[in-house]
Amino acid sequence: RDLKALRDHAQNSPLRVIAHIDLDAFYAQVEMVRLLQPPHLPLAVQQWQGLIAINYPARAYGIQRHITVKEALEKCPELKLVHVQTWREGDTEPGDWEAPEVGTHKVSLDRYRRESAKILGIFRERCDRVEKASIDESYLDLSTLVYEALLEQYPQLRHPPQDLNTPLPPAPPTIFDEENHGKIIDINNSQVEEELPSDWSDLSLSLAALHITSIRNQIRTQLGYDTSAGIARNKMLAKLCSSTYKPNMQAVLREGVEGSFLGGFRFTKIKNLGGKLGAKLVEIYKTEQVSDLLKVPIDDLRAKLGPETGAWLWQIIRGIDNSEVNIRTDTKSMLSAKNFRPCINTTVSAHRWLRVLAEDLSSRLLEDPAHRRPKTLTLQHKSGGGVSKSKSMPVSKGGELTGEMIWGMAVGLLRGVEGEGRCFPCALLAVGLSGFEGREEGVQGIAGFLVKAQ
Ligand code: TTP
Ligand code: CA
Ligand code: CA
Repeated sequence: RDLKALRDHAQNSPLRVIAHIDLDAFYAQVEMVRLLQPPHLPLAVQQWQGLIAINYPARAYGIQRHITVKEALEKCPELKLVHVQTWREGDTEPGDWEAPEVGTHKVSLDRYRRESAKILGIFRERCDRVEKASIDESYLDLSTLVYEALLEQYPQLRHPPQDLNTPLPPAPPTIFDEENHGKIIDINNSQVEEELPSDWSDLSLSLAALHITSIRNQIRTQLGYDTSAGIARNKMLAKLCSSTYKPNMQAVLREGVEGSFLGGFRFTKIKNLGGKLGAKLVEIYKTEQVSDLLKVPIDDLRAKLGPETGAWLWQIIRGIDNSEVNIRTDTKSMLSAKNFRPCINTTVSAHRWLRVLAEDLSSRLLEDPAHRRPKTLTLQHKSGGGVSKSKSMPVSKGGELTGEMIWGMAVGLLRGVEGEGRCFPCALLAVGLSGFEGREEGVQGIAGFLVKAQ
């Protein structure tokens, strides 16, 4: 039954394995590779006067995100600084400008999105169920891979008995070693490197870990990037694992140690507990530690948080998470915006900025692996007095949606705003695309084909 559930990538199989992979200091690595910087030199990526990505050599100087450029250079005078690419008003391509300013430029993330798409391409080549979670992280459901590897390596599993409740045969021993599997998190949250009394779930983890090592090696040889990964029973645990031994390392969480592993965390590190709900918990229970919440009975959680949230929380802090790896590219909308401080005052200037927003959107559309098309285009406008307006129009069907076409539509909508008066001074312009539809199924089909064809 467990094997069958694994084959069907069901959430309840004890053999299920999920990996979470996150790029180390992502934007900084992209710049290091592009500029052929030796890996040991400190480098940080700058946006205006703040730092948004800091490589690990620079972190050794105590440089952290959101300190200013000036403070960083005091800590490390030889720090190499790279400013993110920007568009100048009216530009159709982003560039690497010497000293861009927030008043005359807009940040472009194209370079990082392009690298992100290459990385995702490798994940999809090597795994049939991938969820992109952000620009530099993804979840991989390794059920299919593990199922196929188990059947190949252990022929005794190939012929399931009639009665699905028949236990699996005794599992052969699993030997984890750091070089091939990464670090193994055991009960005391320290590492073990010995033969363990193992069962089939350990074998699943071990096979998955080998596969993730191989994927991470491929990312390094093909693209030059270091990654960190977590390998565990579900998404929540995999994500917590991936940051345990950062950078350039993966961690495996064995069955049965979830409780002690989680007990060491502050619950604000857990997804959905970082925000309001987390703050409410701190207020009610006067603690930030998972270990303290583990002592609270389920009825108390339900009474204080509501039946559903209470039950969900009770499970999540015990490492139970049945959420699926969502393989759909679920971009439902895209927005490109520019705040103006000071306000802009002319139609010419507004048109030039709309061009930048339009080009930004069209390059992001090109990177959508499913080449989906939006149904609606929306223009948002905010006046100097803070009044917001928004106007929409349908996007006609047809070929590629170019920057020029998006621009044309946005200019048309702006004319409508101008017609109603009070267009200037203008404090914000934004162009949005929504109602994406189209060829998802086809893309997933191709991904599946690639895995089989290996
Ligand atoms: P993170 O994964 O949060 O951080 P990181 O990859 O730089 O470093 P780590 O090794 O700790 O994972 O974010 C990924 C990228 O997103 C980061 O390189 C830059 C960008 N980013 C911002 O622009 N602003 C932010 O506030 C954060 C958190 C990230
Ligand atoms: Ca990262
Ligand atoms: Ca990240």
